[in-house]
Amino acid sequence: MKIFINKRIPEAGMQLLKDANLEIFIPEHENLSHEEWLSYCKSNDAILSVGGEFKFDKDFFNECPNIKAIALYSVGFDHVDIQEASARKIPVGNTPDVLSRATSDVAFLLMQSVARRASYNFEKVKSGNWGDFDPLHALGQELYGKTLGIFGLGRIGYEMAKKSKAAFDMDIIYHNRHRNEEAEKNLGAQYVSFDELIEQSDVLSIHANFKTEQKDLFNASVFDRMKKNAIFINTARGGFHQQKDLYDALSGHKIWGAGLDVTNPEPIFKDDPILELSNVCVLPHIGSATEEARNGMAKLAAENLIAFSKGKKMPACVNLEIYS
Ligand code: 8YV
Repeated sequence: MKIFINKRIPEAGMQLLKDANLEIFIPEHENLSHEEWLSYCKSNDAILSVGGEFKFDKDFFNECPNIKAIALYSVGFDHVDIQEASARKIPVGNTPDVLSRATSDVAFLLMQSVARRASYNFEKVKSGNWGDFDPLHALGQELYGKTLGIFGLGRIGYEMAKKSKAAFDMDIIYHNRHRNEEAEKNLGAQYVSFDELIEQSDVLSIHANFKTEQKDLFNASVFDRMKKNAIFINTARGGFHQQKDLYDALSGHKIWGAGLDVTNPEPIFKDDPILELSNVCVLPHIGSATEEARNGMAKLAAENLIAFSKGKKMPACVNLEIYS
C-alpha cells in the first residue's frame, strides 16, 4: 500500500509507518498546488492528510478513485464529505482525544488573556509605552464564579469546563446535540437552550465539530444578545463566527472581547481590521501545537493507516458505518 503524506509529521508516527513496512511518499516541497495534490492522490492508495486546505468532496473522489483510505491529521473533519466517502466504503480516520488537553489549554489561555487585556498590555510594552501606574487604567475582569457557556460539550469542551471549574469555580452551562451526563455529574454542568447559552454566558466558548449549515451561526443577532461584559472564544473553526459582525460587536463594545485561535477567513489577512482592536487576542490556529498532542496525532493517524493496511477497523474512524 502506497501512502501519500502531504506534510512531514512527527517522527513518532513516521516510525510506526516504517515499522509496518508501508511505502511512504512525501513531496519535496510542502506548499502543494491543487494540481500537485491531486496528482499525488491519484498515484497513491491512501493519504495521511495534514491541514484542511484541500477538500475531500465529490469531485475529489471522482478524480482520485485509487484512494482507498484517508487518515486525517486532525480531529476536525469538516473538509471531508463523509457521506461520499462512506458511499465508496472509504474509511476516514481522525485524531480525537490526543489533542483535547492542548486545544482546551488554548481556549483557557485565550479566556484569561482577553479577561486581563493581554494583547493591549503587550502592545503597550512592545511600543515602549509602559506608562505610569494608573489605578484606573487597563483594568481587566476576574473570572471567579462567572458562567462559562460551552457550545459543543464533547471531549475538548469537557477539558475546558474542567479547568475553568477547578481554577475559577465557574458555573458551567452548555448547549450540545446530546446531553453530557459526565459533565453534569462531575462538573455540575447544566444543559441550556442555544438562546439561554448566549444570553447567560459570561464567557462563551465554542468546542463543536463544524458543519456547513452552522456557517456564521455566531453573527450580529447573537452578539447583540450576549452580555456586555461577555468574552467570546473560538478555538474550533472560523466558519462558526461571522467575522465582520464580530468586529462590529467588538469595536462597538457590545461585548467585552474575543479570543480566536481560528479565524474567518483563515489564515487571517494582515490588514484585517479585527487585528487593530485592543480587545481581541488572535492566535494562528495553534490549539494542538504541543509536542505531546502532535506526537499523539501522528501516532493515531499512523495507527489508523496500519489497521487499514491489515484489513482491520481504524481505531479512530469517523464513518464507522462502513464496517457494518
Ligand atoms: C490541526 C485541528 O492541527 O485537529 C484539528 O481539527 O484543527 C488542528 O489540531 C490542523 O487541522 C492541522 O491538520
